[in-house]
Amino acid sequence: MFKNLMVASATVVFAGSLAACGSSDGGADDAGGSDKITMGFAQVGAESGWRTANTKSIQASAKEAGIELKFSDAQQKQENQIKAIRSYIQQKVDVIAFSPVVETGWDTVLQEAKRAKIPVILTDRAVDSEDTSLYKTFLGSDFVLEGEKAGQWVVDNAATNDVNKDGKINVVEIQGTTGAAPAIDRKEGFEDKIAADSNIKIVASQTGDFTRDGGKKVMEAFLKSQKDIDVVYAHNDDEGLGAIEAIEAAGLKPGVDIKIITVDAVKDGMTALAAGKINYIVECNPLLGPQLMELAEKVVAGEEVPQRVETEEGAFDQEQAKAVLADRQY
Ligand code: GZL
Ligand code: ZN
Repeated sequence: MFKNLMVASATVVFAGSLAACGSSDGGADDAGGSDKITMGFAQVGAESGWRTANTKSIQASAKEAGIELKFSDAQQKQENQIKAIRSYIQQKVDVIAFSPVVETGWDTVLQEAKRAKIPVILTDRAVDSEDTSLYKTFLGSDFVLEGEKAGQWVVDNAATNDVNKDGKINVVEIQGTTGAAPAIDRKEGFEDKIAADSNIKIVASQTGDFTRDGGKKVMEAFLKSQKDIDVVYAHNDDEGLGAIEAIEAAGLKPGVDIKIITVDAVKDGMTALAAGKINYIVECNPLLGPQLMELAEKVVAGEEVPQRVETEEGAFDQEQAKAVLADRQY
């Protein structure tokens, strides 16, 4: 779990006469002979609007940077990501990047990449490996901070969030994929902040696997099992949009009878926020492509890079969503 680490700005420009051909061992280029960098990217899947935007950003940025991209979609299965990484090692790519679907179980394959002298860049999600020599850097968001922003909003708006004015704010939580860094950390940050107000309680919590269908099914179950729900905290927009479907099917008004707060701020989420069906969205920036390609060029050239590169991101209420919706890229 990443705390809000100070970014070690150890970006030292390495002026060594490393082969410009981009191969990581400095020897003759062994990834197809051209002097183009070849990147192997093992993506989580296509489970959410966020993921689709993230994939587009990576593919467009590779093209822009003249980096040859080998890309795989693991359908949210860790064994598929590990298989993809092993195939990139066999193909002797210059650099491997991936978004680990869950935090655990990566050391073996990362040691294989290290033995093959292929640098690895973590993007978006983190791993729990103690050995930070297994990857060159992590590029992504501070998920604990995202959870804290969500929890702070519930505390700051406790009065309006206590829909039935009984002095209690009952929160149901739709978690992201079990074991995924964003799910673990968004839960942690949220709980840290709501602890400030003992009237705010998470009365039920279940994974919706970051999908719309998952969010709908979990919300249907909560509506049956919980008699007084004031707020839904969904770990991503897609789960929140699924919850909206379940709430409307139960004859209730989302955003009014039950308040909804989500994370991501993708177009569909921002559209629901502008329409008042979601009440607040904490942004998680998927457009990691440009920074990833920059880091890849540095890493392949043997330059030092910061241990952690965090993305800029904010949060939106209804008015702010209306103001930016038209020009949202994703
Ligand atoms: C967060 C990313 C999460 C998004 C979800 O950086 O890993 O995965 O919040 C996506 O939408 O499924
Ligand atoms: Zn209440």
